Amino acid sequence: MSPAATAGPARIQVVDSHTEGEPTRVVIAGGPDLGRGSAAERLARFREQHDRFRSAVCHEPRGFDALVGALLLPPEDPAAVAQVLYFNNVGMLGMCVHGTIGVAETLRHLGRAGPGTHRLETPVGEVRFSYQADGSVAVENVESYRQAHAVELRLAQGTVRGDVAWGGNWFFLVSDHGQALSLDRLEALTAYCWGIRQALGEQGITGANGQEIDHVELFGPPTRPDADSRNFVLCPGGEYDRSPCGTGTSAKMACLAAAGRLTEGQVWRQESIIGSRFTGTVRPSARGVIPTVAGRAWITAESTLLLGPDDPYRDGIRR
Ligand code: PYC
Repeated sequence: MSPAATAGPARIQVVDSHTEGEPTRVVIAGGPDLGRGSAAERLARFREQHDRFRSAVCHEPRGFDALVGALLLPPEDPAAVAQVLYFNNVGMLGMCVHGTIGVAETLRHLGRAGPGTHRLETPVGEVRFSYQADGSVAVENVESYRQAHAVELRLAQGTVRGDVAWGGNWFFLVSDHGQALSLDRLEALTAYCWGIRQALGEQGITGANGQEIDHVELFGPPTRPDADSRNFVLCPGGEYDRSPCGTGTSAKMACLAAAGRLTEGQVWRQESIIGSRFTGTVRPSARGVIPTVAGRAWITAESTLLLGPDDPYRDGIRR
């Protein structure tokens, strides 16, 4: 996407939505040519060769830090509805459940997917989604599991214990943090979770095969009567998840199941820091559970991003 490559502006066609408050921008045309291959192979090409496309879509002045981008691609397996790559203000995401609900709502909006169950290829494996009678979308996520239980982490405030779990991304899940989970404490919660994130790196606590834990999740009592728990989730780029975080809810349910506190068919109702909600269930699998997470998305815009050749911020304000 060099400025010399085009006389007029480059055009990127997008559909924006929010899933229980958390924004998704689905790129439906104008994305880079990533060739053929699996989602993992295309993700590697995207990361190496098209990082400026990511920042043009997600960074200001066209985007904002909380935005998750989703690049729609033709699937490798023609029986799948699409392949998708997720990205944010700092890089790529392996999987994103709120983003998948946004993709599903976008495909419905465009008339490209109807009733039934649809397969979607992601870099961490295939997921499935189906439209529910109440307007929500249910996503059957990748296998999720608890990697480590009650891991001690030294913080400036003292020692905390948390679980390390995979839900399509790596999470450190903490319940005994002593923080009040309220929306008027966003800065304090962000700083606290960022401290956890740094301490994980410094103390060498990782996911499987040394993978970085880049999401931190705090749990507390719910504020709405139809929820089991409220959370605060810090995403890799320092933004909090406005939704209850679907990969985080998957990780949480894997931990509950490992502790014998969630059984097949039992519904887990996860409230977010803004008061929105996902519901989830699990079924047992070889290593942990196969989670299904449901929530609702709303389309907020259909637009074309213009990247003028002489615009000094055509790639976004990169940092
Ligand atoms: O819903 O899985 C999710 C998610 C990950 C990061 C932001 N949302």
